[in-house]
Amino acid sequence: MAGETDHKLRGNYEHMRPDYTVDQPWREYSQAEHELWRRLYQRQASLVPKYACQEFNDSLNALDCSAGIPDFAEVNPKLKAATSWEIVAVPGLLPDKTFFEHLANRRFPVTVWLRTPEEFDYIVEPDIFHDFFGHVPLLFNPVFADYLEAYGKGGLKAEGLNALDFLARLYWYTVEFGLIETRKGLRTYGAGIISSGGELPYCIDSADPNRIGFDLMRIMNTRYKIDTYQETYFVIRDFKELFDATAPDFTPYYAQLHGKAPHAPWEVLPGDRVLHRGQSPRRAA
Ligand code: HBI
Ligand code: FE
Repeated sequence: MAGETDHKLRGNYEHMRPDYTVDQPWREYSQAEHELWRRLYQRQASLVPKYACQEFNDSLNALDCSAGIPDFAEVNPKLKAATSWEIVAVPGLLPDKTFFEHLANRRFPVTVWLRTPEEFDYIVEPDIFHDFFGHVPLLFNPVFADYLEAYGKGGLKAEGLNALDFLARLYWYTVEFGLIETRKGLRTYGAGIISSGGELPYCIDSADPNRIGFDLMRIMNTRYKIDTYQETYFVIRDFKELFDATAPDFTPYYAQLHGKAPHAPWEVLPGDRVLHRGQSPRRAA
């Protein structure tokens, strides 16, 4: 991801270790930053009981990081005890290979800086609120935690196979923007949604987007947009479906995908398990 953009990366990359980790400068966060965290936290915490899956909500409540920017050193013993994952502090976006290496070793990179107050509703790059509030709670779920490790290992393999675009789509449509069927109806587990004030209600309540059953090859062959609400969400039945889908060697899948033109983000295809067909007027033309 870091390689695909020519805008200057935010964050201080000067004092990092070779694996891009830094010490979290926890004592240096200002009172204004802790206050901004509390405001971000309160808004999202008021929405997640209705829109995020139970697994996310249970972990978030157990973590209780409502009081201010969390100290990773306090969270890590709990996370280690639960799933053997740990959080590592990083300056911001990482090169793909470095990112995958961390995931493959059950280390989740969390950006150390917080957005500005002007970015309350929207931020382009991941900051500590997105990385921590969005991603960390589900690392407490054993099946999801295993999926993310498998994803990291797959990423390292994909680098040599010219297949990173495919894997990036899988990450996008699951870890960042995935929906899950539950007994209480559709919910989200995606960190990109969970850290967004607008997309949390939209992804569940809006008639605009498509909601389509999870299909690994379909997802890896579907482009995505990074600057609008998603036009299609993919829905898993449970985290085991996700983990099982990533168990096989993807090498033959990539060979197949290399010969295909990708689908647009809004398309509904003949083989899709359509839970909801999007009503977006944009698509009428
Ligand atoms: N680096 N810090 C950070 N966070 C990410 O989510 C991230 C990254 N580097 C690369 C990347 N994501 C994606 O390109 C991969 O998921 C494909
Ligand atoms: Fe993210």
